[in-house]
Amino acid sequence: MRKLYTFFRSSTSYRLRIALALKGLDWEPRFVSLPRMEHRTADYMALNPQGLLPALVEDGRLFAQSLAVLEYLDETYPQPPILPKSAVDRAYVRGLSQIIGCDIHPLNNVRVLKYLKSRWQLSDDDATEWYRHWITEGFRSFEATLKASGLSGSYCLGDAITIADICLVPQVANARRFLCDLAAFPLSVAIAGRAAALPAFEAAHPSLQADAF
Ligand SMILES: N[C@@H](CCC(=O)N[C@@H](CS)C(=O)NCC(=O)O)C(=O)O
Repeated sequence: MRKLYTFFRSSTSYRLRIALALKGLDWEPRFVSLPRMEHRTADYMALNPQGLLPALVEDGRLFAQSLAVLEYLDETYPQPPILPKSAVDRAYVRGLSQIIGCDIHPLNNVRVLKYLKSRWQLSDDDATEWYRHWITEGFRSFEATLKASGLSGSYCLGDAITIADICLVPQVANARRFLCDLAAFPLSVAIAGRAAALPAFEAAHPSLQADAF
């Protein structure tokens, strides 16, 4: 059986939970607590030497890095597709996904916030300001890209769900958890709201996971 190493609040795990649900793929959860640093235990590091979540194990093989795993899942289980057919459209949704996966998430990851506090003595308030700053900058870029493309519809690319929506919804959830003001990004928020209401996205929501507290 396919196993997903996941933590309910991990937005990168949330991406994979959505994709697995969309494609109707069963998985068994293996809960790894970030606050308890279980992602750095010897056992977990032996499985995923990157020491990060999520990790997917399928047929005894480990798959890490959520954007790569999304592509692996789509190549292996093509229905329903989460990457569009044309190279132009694929570049567009990959680009949107990377705004979130490469330009926002890494700056606001747990280990970065912890390092800012421990090494540079940032207060909790300063760390929250840092978090919100990169959310605002990232969503500014995401919103402007959506608008400039003229390609969005119900979702980031027309009316079909793609990896861009799969990355967007968890990032909006994170932004809301940190009470970030998203009023300047109405298109992104509306798309995220529509996508989040779909059954596969709902099933993947952090609050519905068995490790949620
Ligand atoms: N680029 C990686 C990022 C993975 C990542 O950083 N995951 C977070 C959880 S959302 C994590 O494990 N953080 C642990 C830490 O920062 O110590 C991916 O997309 O899978």
